[in-house]
Amino acid sequence: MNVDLYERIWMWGTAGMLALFFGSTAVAAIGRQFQPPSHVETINPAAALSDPRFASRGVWVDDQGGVHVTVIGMMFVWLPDHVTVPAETPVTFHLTSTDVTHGYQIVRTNGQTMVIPGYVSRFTTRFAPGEYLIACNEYCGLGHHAMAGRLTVVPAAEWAGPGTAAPAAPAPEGGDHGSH
Ligand SMILES: [Cu+2]
Repeated sequence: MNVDLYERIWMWGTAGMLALFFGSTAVAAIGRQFQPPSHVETINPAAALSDPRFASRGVWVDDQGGVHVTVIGMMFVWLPDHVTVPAETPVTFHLTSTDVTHGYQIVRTNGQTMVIPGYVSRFTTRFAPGEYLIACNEYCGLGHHAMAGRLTVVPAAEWAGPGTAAPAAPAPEGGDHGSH
């Protein structure tokens, strides 16, 4: 088949761009563990503060030694607004909102999710030691700019342990297939 030179250039160019985009998506998803957050697990936002899953907030450890952080976002604060976790350890965040949509972004890491009233957002990631700013990256009202927190990551050997007890109702196992 005789394909015109310019047509051939466009075809190879298009194929190259597709390979680049799919490749960069694969690198981000597999290599750097970027994942789209899921919003499968639901919650009553009006009762989130007393919900067993969110009644005690902060850093806790499950039966298998997994490190978790439970946080509620509300206008215009994160509860709690400062957490300390061990470095180079998978940390699972559980978040929800009592009012409007917020965005939990641990700046300069891949830890980020939307925090939507009515849903439990969850993500797992690990951090290098350091101090990180936690910002709200979804405009949520007049105090949005002040809605910030802090993450302290210490070497695992220096970590003082969880600050709070595991929730009475443990998070459902096996990813985000909770039916609450
Ligand atoms: Cu906010």
